[in-house]
Amino acid sequence: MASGTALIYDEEMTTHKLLWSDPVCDIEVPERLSTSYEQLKCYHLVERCVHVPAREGSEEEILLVHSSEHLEAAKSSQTMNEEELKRLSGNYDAFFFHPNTYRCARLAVGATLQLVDAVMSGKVCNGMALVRPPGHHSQRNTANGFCLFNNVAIAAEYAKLKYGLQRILIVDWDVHHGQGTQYIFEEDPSVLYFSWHRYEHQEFWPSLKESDYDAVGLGKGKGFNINLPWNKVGMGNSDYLAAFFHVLLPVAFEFDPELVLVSSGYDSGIGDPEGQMNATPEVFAHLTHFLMQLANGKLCVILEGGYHLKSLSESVCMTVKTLLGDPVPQITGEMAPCLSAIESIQNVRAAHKPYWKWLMYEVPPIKTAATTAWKGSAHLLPVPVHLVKEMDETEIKVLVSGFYADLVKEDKTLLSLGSMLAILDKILQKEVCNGIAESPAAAVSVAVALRHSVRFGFQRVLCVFVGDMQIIPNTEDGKILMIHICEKEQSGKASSKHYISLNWKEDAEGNDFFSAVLGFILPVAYSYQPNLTVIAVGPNRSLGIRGISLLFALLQGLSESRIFAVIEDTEINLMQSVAKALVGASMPHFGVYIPPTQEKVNRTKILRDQFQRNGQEQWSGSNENVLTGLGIVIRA
Ligand code: X5A
Ligand code: ZN
Repeated sequence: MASGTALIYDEEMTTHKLLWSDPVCDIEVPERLSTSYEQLKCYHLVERCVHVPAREGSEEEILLVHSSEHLEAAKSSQTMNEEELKRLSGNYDAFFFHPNTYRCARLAVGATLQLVDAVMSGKVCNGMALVRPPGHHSQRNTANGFCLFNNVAIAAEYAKLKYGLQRILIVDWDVHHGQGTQYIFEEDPSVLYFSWHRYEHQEFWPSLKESDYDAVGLGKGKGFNINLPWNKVGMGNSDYLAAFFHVLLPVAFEFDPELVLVSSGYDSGIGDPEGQMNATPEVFAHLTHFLMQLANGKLCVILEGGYHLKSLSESVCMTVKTLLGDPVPQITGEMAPCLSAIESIQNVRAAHKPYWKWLMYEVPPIKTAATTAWKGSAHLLPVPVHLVKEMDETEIKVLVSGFYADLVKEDKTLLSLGSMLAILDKILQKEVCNGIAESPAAAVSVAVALRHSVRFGFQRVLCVFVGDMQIIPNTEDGKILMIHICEKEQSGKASSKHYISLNWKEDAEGNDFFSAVLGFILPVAYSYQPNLTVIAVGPNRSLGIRGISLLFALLQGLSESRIFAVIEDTEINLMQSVAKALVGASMPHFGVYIPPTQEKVNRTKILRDQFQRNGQEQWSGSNENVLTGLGIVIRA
């Protein structure tokens, strides 16, 4: 196997510079190259690399990707005076010409191809090319975003042609979307393009719809374009690592590339004025290290962006050090990706599931979801809760009229279902673990939620109602077990195998409910083995906040902790406590245990008795005897 690391640097590429004032372009300075190279020298990395000279890319090579019109326009800049250069530059979105720009851009292309040749010929195992101008925004027919020719795209076409490669992976860790590269390979299944980028819901440059996660490629190229948009700034080491673990690496190993090219922008590193991200230079050592495990180590790293000179040059050094095989530095700090990152990762995974087997395994889900209807009061929640976008009005109407028309009579209820269903769907799809929805009519919301879950395929749903609600009889009999906790006996509703009415009014001190939870609810729930638990809190609840929190906390041991809370009471204290219990934060303190009154003990006993009789038929597919199986001895 080949060994050694190539380094390509040609001082001439520092001659391309901005000649007039332009606040958009003035960060793309020659010092980006020279400072990086100086830092490499400083760490004695240059002398450890194999020096490979740059060369000019030929016209033919440039035409592998670009139109002759584009090449001619660029060529024409060579002989222009400053005024003409300025005018020509004005034709493009964020590009500047200098009399030496064309020459530098050809050197940048040629340097990249030299690196590919050094790696493909086995002269070295891997390497890095420090080039300017960068390339990944450049399109077939136009320059933009400081890029004239698409160095990396040309390199991929060149490698296909010259070495007959059939699978090339391009990893674009620059903070901007390499839309140029995406367009060039959109329909090409032989080039897998991965890019993460600052996106902020299309607010950030280049602000394109097609930079989102749902742009997966076109035609034969479907599945071979992977966009991971960052919708928040401040992404750090753990977010980048999570992106590699849960998106890029599974797909990359399944793809099994013959060569890996990195569009290596360091504007995704800490301190960069463009990226506003937090990843430290060490993370690039890790990213490099992971990519070295592919394609037999054939890895070519080509510089793109990076505008904070210190951050840039340190990150370049980390990359080259790792290419040379040095130990990978430790990463310190927060190791959990942020909610926004997880959301992006889940979205892109979902978009690509049809194309990649290795995306099948489950990612640890987000703990708790609520809807954006909470935005105003979200800060009141004591814990990080993932906000879900509500379903829109027409969508709900179609859904409800199709399946739930008999349950939903009022328009205002109909609209409130938008947030309920959005959260429930996230739970059903296992994108989040649990969720909270507010509802002006809990009984209706729950009826819809239950039928929705059964329609989705859940076979055993446990539903605990708390409060005075007219419970809507469900038509999914056999797939739902209801436990109704209320103060008064519900008229005309006898307990049955699938409906249990538990009349319980918590004592003023509010902790005798423990005995009902431990003595009845939990044993029943455990014997039922639900695959989803819905807990609804309606008006006139007979339990206090502590009792309700207890239910949420203890029932999380069931249904893989999949719990959906529907709460009619909008009292913020209750919401806070439920949110706390759902994310697993501390429980309210329960105080001294007060035993239930004899009357309540008797009532529980009777219920258990009844229940045991009914339960003799057994739950479909669930455990042995309902209560005795748990070691509870019931005497007649
Ligand atoms: C290569 C690169 C950034 C262009 C930003 C234009 N380009 N606003 O990082
Ligand atoms: Zn960039």
